[in-house]
Amino acid sequence: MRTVLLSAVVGFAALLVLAVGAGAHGGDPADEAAALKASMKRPVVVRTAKSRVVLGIAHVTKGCHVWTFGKRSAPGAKLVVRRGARLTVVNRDVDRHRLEKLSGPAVSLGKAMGINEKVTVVFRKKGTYRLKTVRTEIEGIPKLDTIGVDNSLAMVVVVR
Ligand SMILES: [Cu+2]
Repeated sequence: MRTVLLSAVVGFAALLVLAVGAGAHGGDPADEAAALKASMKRPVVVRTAKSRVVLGIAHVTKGCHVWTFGKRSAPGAKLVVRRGARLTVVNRDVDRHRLEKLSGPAVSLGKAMGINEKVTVVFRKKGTYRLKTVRTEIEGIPKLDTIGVDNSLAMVVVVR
């Protein structure tokens, strides 16, 4: 009887571990370069002569996170702005995100953003900047269920 109970407890614990594991993040894509390219297929496009642009990172069930601009959202963002434009990114995801440059002129991208933190980037040079975010999980934040592989957030900024 005791053995049966013990094995039932162990079995339940194993199930729990499996359930938690399955319910966590979808995980990063195997081929990040391909994922970043896919993210830019249907990006949120922001074309503006304004000197300030605010983009958000939101948590979503499918793919974990997306860029947001007003009511529009996608894993890719394309900005066409004037030289000297300031981009503020507000992180409303449950992960930490840090902007990283893949190519383009020199630019200061700021530090990693925790939840509800933001960075402001000034694009001082003309050219095309290709950026992504590097995501890290924040300890102590309960895992939210997501569907599919996590999106790779990509951004192209064209400065004229
Ligand atoms: Cu996320």
